[in-house]
Amino acid sequence: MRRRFSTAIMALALLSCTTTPQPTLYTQHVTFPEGATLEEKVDMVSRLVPSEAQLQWQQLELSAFIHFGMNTFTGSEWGSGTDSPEMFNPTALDCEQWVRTLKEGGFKLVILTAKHHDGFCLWPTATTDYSVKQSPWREGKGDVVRELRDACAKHGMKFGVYLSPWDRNAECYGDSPAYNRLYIAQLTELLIEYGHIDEVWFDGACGEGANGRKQEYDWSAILRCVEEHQPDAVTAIMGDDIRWVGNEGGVGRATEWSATMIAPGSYVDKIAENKRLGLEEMSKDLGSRELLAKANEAYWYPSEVDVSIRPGWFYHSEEDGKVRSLGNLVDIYYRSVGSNSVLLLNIPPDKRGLIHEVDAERIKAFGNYIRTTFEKNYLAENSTTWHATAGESREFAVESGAKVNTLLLQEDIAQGQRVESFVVEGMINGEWRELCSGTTIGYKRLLRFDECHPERLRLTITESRTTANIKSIGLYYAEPITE
Ligand code: FUL
Repeated sequence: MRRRFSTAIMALALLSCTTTPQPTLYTQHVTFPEGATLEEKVDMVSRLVPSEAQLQWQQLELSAFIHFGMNTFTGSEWGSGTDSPEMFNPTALDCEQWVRTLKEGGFKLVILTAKHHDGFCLWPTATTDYSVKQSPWREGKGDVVRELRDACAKHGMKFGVYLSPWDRNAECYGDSPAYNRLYIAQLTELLIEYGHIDEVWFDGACGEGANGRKQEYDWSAILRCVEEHQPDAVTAIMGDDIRWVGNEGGVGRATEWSATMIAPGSYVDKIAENKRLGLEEMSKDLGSRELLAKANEAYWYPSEVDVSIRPGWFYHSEEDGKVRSLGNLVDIYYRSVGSNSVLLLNIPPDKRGLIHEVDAERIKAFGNYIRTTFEKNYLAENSTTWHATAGESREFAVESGAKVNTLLLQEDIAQGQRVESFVVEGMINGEWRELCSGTTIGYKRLLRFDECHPERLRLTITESRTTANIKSIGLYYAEPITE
């Protein structure tokens, strides 16, 4: 388990550096004292905060997945691990084209499937022959991980790797100690040979090995390996920094707590506790007071929404007409970034090794739409953090004559996630009218409402776990999308 010990150190540091005692903050994890009352737990969980790496990651908002590999050439989604490396031969691979396209879309980080379930490695690993080394591409001298890493460095894009734990090619898969050694050797190559890595994505899929053998992954050794070689990287899904939202459809929760009661799946000693609480990634409620009443611990474990721009995760030419529409992508944005999550949108390059023209055009349109919508905040005064207690309201002047339909709210999550419900009203023709309401805010909450021309805006924090820290509030106009 990583970073568990930071809590006490953080608290001590805070106390010793200041003259007025600061409230203790709990970084990434908190254990409630035995017999703690619900009120005590509410107070403690309100001071649960992200690690620095988690905070930086949350602020990225938009990250991209690149599913590319043997499946791109065979047309499958889950390769068997027996396809010949001869088939891997992109004709015009250009990682700079990927990164330039993603930048236009506003994406800040890209994660490459360095190895998918078929076991084919996109870098010339020393651990197996099943890699680009055996392919005709660049006469066996190519390295997709290196080319993407270099393109990211050149264009100022953060870089992450997906290394599938499930491996349908490795003979030792299912012989747990032997495969764990192989997997950690592959991970180590990726972590030490390609400079700074920002995110490591550990897929939860775990199929059977030969003769039905079940692989038991050594998660603590795997996470220790990341901690040792890339201490600033965040680990996702089976990692302990970032939680899978629970679906692959681009749908975040309306109530999304980053301060959760679910323990990361890689904490094998916590499996029974998750069970006792009835918690899994798909659960609707991961952080309510009802759960808190039963819980002994809480984790800062924020959600990531992974979804593909196409029906499949890999490129298939027959899906060129099924690329998600702009309207659909924007809806996904509201339900991910706008629901206290980071979006991880998959854009799979084609057999040439390029992001297809249809996807590239859609990504550009998406980036332009989001930039244009949030360029102009129609609230007149709104610069300092508002420390709000439950039941408190604050009014904001709206620029005269502004037409609006979109609201943005943000909590200062460096102080914890606290808001449990809120209501937003607009003064229209001299009368207060409710525009929208919601539950959690967290890092960011976006709400849409019918177009109107309010003269003033009133935000009421109806329920909060201790004082809420409202960092920003914005009022925007989003053009209707006609397709
Ligand atoms: C899943 C995999 O099985 C899919 O192929 C894809 O990689 C997705 C992101 O995760 O578990």
